[in-house]
Amino acid sequence: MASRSRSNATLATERCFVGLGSNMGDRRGTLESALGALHHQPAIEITAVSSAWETSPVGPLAQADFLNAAAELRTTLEPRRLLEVLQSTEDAHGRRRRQRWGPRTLDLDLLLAGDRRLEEPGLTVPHPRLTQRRFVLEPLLEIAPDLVHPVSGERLAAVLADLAAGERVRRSGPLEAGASQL
Ligand code: A4P
Ligand code: MG
Repeated sequence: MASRSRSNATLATERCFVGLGSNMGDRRGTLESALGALHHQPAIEITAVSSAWETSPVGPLAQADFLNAAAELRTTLEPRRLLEVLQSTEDAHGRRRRQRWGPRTLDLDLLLAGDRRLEEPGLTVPHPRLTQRRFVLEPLLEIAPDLVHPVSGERLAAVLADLAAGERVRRSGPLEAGASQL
C-alpha cells in the first residue's frame, strides 16, 4: 500500500493515524472495506496498514473478541472534517451507536493528527485512551515504531512496554483484500 502513489504531493498533507476495530459480523471484511473506502476519499491517502490483531475485549461489557488494526494516512482534511469522514464510514458499515463501549461492526478512532493537541467538544487528539490500550498500541507501533506522544513526549514503544499484562493480543495476518482494493 505504501508503494501505491496517488498524486496529491502538491497538497499540504498531515500525517494522521487511525485505529480500527470490529467485533460483529465479518470483522476482517469490514476492516478491509473501510480501508478501501477511506483511501478512495479524494483528500485521503492511506500510506501504511498494520496486520489485523485478534484482541480480547476491554471495558465493562462481556462481548466478543475484536479484530483491531491501525492505519497511517496523509490527508489535507482538518481533524474535525476527518472525524466526520470516519463517522460516516462507520455508519456506511452498519455501525449503530447503541451503547458506549458496546459491540460494533466498525469503530474508527482518530489516534494522532501530526503533533496536534485538540480538546474540543466531541474531538480529543491525541485519543485520550491511546496510551492505556494494548489493542491500539500494538498495531500502531507495528507501522510506526518510533512514534512519540505529542503531549507527554514519551516514546509509545516505552509506554507499551510498561503496560500491565491482561489484554490478550495476537497478530492475525495481513489485511490483504484491503490492499488489493487500494
Ligand atoms: N471522540 C472524541 N475524540 C475522538 C477521537 N479522537 N476519535 C468522540 C474518535 N472519536 C472521538 O465515540 C464516542 C465519541 O467520541 C464520539 O461522539 C466522538 O465525537 P463512538 O465511536 O461513538 O463510541 P465508542 O467507540 O463506543 O466510545 P469510545 O469512547 O470511542 O470507546 P473506545 O474508547 O473507542 O472503546 N476492546 C478491544 N479489544 N478492541 C476495541 O477496539 N473498543 C472499545 C471502544 C472498547 N473495548 C475494545 C475496543
Ligand atoms: Mg470510537
